[in-house]
Amino acid sequence: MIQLHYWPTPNGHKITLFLEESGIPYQVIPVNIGKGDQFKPEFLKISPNNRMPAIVDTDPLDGGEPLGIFESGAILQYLAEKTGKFLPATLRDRFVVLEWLFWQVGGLGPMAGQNHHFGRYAPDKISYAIDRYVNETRRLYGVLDHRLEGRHFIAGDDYTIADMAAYPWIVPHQAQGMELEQFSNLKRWFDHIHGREATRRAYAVGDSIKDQVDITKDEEARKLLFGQGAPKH
Ligand SMILES: N[C@@H](CCC(=O)N[C@@H](CS)C(=O)NCC(=O)O)C(=O)O
Repeated sequence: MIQLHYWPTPNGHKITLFLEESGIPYQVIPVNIGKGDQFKPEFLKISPNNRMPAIVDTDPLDGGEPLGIFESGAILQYLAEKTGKFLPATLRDRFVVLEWLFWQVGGLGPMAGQNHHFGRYAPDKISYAIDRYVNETRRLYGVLDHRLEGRHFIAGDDYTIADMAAYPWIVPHQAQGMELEQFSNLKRWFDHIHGREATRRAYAVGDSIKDQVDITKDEEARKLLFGQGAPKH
């Protein structure tokens, strides 16, 4: 059984996308990041960076003790290796997927995340920061759009963990100041993934646990999320 420590944000949706596509059994353990669940000692044992998602596989392939994994890219790779799905076995094809997976976790995710922060959450609207991250988000959309020219999916004909990592960060495109109509290949890819039955189920998992905390207004949630210093040991 996969225990998924989860909250419905783009990084959380990546993992429910995989789990719903692959059909392996899982149990959701909500980590309400607006209420501070990510700082609970039990969670920090699995995810020392106080970020979700994280998983515990109670039945790992090596037959050993339950295995905890944090970082969405590592989780996707682990689940793909465990199930033999959504990551090709051959060397060259496999590394195409891993390149784009790392591109997402090191580029699209952090840049779009800062776009959200300075555009939506920062109390002061700093135009230099907003422009910087909107421009960088646009550049990355352009890179992905170019990559998708003549390809169904990021790695080619098959849907892979690279697509599952990127899609949730394109979902909030309007809030990021992007118009999908300007990126025709990306829009075609987006519409396809949006229409998949497993995508609908993955996002329904989030809808079922999401509460109404609005972090643009909830001062406690803002302090928890945006006022963090170095952790005490
Ligand atoms: N690099 C991490 C990022 C995870 C991440 O930033 N998670 C956010 C929600 S999207 C979180 O848990 N935030 C809690 C906090 O900021 O304390 C990954 O890809 O898993």
